[in-house]
Amino acid sequence: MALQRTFIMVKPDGVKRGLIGEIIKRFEQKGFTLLNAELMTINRTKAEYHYTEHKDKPFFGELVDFITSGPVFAMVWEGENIIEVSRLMIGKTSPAEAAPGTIRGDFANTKAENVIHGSDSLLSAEREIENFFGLLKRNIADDDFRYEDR
Ligand code: RTP
Ligand code: MG
Repeated sequence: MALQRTFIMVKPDGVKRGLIGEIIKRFEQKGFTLLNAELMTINRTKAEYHYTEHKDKPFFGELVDFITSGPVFAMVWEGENIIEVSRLMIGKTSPAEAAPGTIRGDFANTKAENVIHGSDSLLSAEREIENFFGLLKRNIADDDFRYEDR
């Protein structure tokens, strides 16, 4: 058992299509806890930092264009093994591989615009939460949860 926090983001296509409520509902139904959420339009610096691992890929420019093209709904969720479980709920990147019942399987039709992002490791989760919400108090067992330096 591992209580974890992860960064989940409804991408601009998901926000435009009115999928914020549906996505929150799925995470709530699974028993996860929403710790923070904000609708925000991010600048290129934040977007490029978020997707640093893809900076040398041919689709990097388009990816940054897309993610800065309109508001995203950024969230921090907490739960048991949430990093692995949320990636299962989100589904595979490619629409041809995303299983029905997953968020992408049910709502996404293209690889580039695929509705939702979820952190893929503890390290990425920390980095991404910090990028979008500011420094996070590190002690996960601490009830006095808050963000600093916003
Ligand atoms: P994400 O990071 O957004 O949660 O998605 P992921 O882990 O499933 O996929 P990843 O390989 O990290 O790719 C990040 C995002 O880049 C866009 N992408 N476009 N045009 C393409 O071939 C292509 N490949 C990836 C997608 O928006 C993907 O979610
Ligand atoms: Mg990824």
